Amino acid sequence: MKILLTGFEPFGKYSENSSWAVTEKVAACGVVGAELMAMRLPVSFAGVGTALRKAVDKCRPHVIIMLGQCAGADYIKLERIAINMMDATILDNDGYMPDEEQICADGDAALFTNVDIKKLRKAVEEQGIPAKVSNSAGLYVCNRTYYEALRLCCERPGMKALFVHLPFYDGQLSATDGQPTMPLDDMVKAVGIITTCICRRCR
Ligand code: PCA
Repeated sequence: MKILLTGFEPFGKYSENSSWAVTEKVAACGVVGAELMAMRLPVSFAGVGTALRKAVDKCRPHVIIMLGQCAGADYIKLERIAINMMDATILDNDGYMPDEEQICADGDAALFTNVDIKKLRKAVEEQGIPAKVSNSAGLYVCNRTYYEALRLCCERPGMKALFVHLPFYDGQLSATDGQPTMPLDDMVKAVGIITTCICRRCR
């Protein structure tokens, strides 16, 4: 089972991104039954769609699992939905800040994941790691990335996509403003469980 696993570069006031730290570690450890391809995505409204499409064309994954950092989260957030909207309160890494712009003029208002996130939540929680289903991935670059991935799924029947938002990790240098954190190893374990479960169900 080929899995494209993505994390993001740092953005905003944070010098690190927990999603990339987790992506690197999961890729280094590997997941039984999965052929993992790791990719770091740009925090760029304009660039992320092309970057993702290129990676999918090259890797032809069965599943795309995207990770993103979510300040304030103290649990693993399994995102259910991507909205056809971009609205930001901080600049992206190209210096762009959209104001209520559509991602795709003729696209659906919202796209839903095609993986069973409730089962995944249960599997992660059974290992003692807090996880919840989330109905909003925000309107920043992660939401755009998810929307692009779910559009790609419409073009490639059989391909699946999931977005997972993660807290900061314990000791993350940039998380100095009292935000919640989680042990890096717990997040790595959670992403491993998610990957394994999706692989099992796809087989
Ligand atoms: N989190 C941002 C973009 C990149 C990231 O890791 C978001 O939630 O949109």
